[in-house]
Amino acid sequence: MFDSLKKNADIYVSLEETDQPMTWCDDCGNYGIQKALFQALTLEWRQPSETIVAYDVGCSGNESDKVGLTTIHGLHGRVLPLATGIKIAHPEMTVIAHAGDGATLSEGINHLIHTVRHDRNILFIHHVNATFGLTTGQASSVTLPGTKMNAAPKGVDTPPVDSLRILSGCNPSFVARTLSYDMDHMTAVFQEWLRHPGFAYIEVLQLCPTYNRVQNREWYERNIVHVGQGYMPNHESFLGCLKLAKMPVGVLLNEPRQEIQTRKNLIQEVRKYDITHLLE
Ligand SMILES: Cc1ncc(C[n+]2csc(CCOP(=O)(O)OP(=O)(O)O)c2C)c(N)n1
Ligand code: SF4
Ligand SMILES: [Mg+2]
Repeated sequence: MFDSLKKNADIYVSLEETDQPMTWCDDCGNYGIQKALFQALTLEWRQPSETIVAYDVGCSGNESDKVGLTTIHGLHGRVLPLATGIKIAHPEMTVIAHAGDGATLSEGINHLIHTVRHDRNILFIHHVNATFGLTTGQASSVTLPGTKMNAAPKGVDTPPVDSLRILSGCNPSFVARTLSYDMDHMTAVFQEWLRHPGFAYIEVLQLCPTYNRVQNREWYERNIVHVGQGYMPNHESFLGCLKLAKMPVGVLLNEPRQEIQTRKNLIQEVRKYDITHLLE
């Protein structure tokens, strides 16, 4: 058992083993996210040949040419429609999408809302570092007011959005929050998604030591609260989480929707046309 598990793990080429130059800063939280995801895929026996990963533009997206998987790199804020298209065309594949908080809560916020509503079986990893990292440290929609950022040298003066409250209005079936420095927690959360039949929103509070020096590990330890062992991840409990003074962490909601089981595969509804004569 261990040998075959290890063999499966080895197929997931780790960042360090590729010959592509790495562009993430030292101690970037993205390293841990990538490792935890591969660990979860391995433990759940997902074959690399059956996995497709879609990337948004951003620091997290720079992983796209450094892993031994089928990957696609889309436009900023547009990874969710891209992943949706992949899932419709290849319902048998494990589809994973990565995006930052700039892409998700600014450029692509409309796509987040509708992807949650449609509830297709996609794992969405939301890398929340509270900055536009790739474009060198501008404020995102979740940057804390008062924080001095590039393009806001006197401090951010607009209130942040609450991602969980936005989601709660879209009838999600799976919502979780985890931490980029806690490998065991991240792996367990990713594994739980792999057993969920719908859209999984997983928010990773991601360390960015280069542009977010406020929200470091110590800051999170003071400002988060783990949902307890006896927590039931249903809609009522999730609404309760929104009222907490600290940031809730854990699998906050896991209630598969009934209609997912009976939904028609769209690809089966589309008639096939022979277009070879048009290509001659
Ligand atoms: C439509 C569009 N708007 C803006 C940009 C420029 N841009 C590229 S990456 C980026 C910031 C990315 O921030 P985020 O999504 O949070 O990812 P991070 O780099 O922090 O991981 C911006 C503004 C773009 N490429 N396309
Ligand atoms: S800027 Fe931040 S998010 Fe981007 S690679 Fe560096 S540490 Fe990571
Ligand atoms: Mg970001």
